[in-house]
Amino acid sequence: MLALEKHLQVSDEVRDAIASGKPVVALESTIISHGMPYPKNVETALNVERIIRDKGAIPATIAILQGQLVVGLSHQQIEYLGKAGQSVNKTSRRDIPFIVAAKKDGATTVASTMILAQMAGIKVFATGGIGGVHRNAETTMDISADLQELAKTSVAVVCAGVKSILDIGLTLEYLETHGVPTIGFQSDQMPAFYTRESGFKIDYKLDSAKEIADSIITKWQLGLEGGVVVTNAIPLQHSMDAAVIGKTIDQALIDMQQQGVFGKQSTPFLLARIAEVTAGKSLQANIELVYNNAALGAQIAIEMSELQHS
Ligand code: PSU
Ligand code: MN
Repeated sequence: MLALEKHLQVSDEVRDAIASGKPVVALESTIISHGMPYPKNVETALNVERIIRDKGAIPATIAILQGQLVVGLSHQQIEYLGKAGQSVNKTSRRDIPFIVAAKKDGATTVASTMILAQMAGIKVFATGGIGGVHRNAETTMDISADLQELAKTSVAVVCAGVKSILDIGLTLEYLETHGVPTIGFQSDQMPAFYTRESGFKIDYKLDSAKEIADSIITKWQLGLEGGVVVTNAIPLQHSMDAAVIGKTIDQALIDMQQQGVFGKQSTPFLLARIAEVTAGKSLQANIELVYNNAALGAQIAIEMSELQHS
């Protein structure tokens, strides 16, 4: 058996779809275990899969289970991860070999989901928000490994931008330095997750899933490896008041500092704190934007598969 095959377990449905060039959309599991509370997390993850199927693509939720890199989780496996919550290891690139060698469970972040998607041959990945450059990174050096992964791994990530728990401007600078393009779906603004606008401009505004698919394929045809960030602003009716969410985030950042939270705990801490303070309103917005991204991810995957097989 090839070294990688020993560790990689792709579901029959996903393997067949990839082999026959059908559209597949990868989905992460840290958003399930660390990004949302149970049982909303499981409900959301299952709805996301259904939305992707309804659009005509195949969902592939990704995680590490008992040391196996699993691409295409079953509903039971999603339920298991959702219930386990933060007791599961949040697994980014650096952590993968240790979780695998110890035969543990790992929830994959954007970075590690991109890695496993690439191993399986999946090109499109939909999620809520990506990690980025944290505020005060000039002193903490806290920059998500998601950004380095986007620099080198050729997977397109559909998201609603980055939360303003991060420094959006510095995140865009970092992406530029590493040659990672940002595409705005029907918008020239970088969205800020809970809100549609951040005040920062996106690199390229494209108005259809087909144009997005075409430019991503062109990038890779040219041998320009690495990821692409496709931003899809939260639908207006679900977006939050910028001032309210801004204040909440500022307070959550103060709480984090006072409680001495840092490193990989930062993002989950901030997400939970914001949900708590907004009495679940932010969670509802988060769920809606993920659904919106799942639908766009499916459309892009469909267009990519048509362009590549026509
Ligand atoms: N942002 C969100 N929800 C999330 C995450 C980020 O709005 O669930 C998760 C993703 O899995 C992302 C990870 O890859 O947090 C980034 O963590 P860190 O900042 O520690 O790299
Ligand atoms: Mn970090």
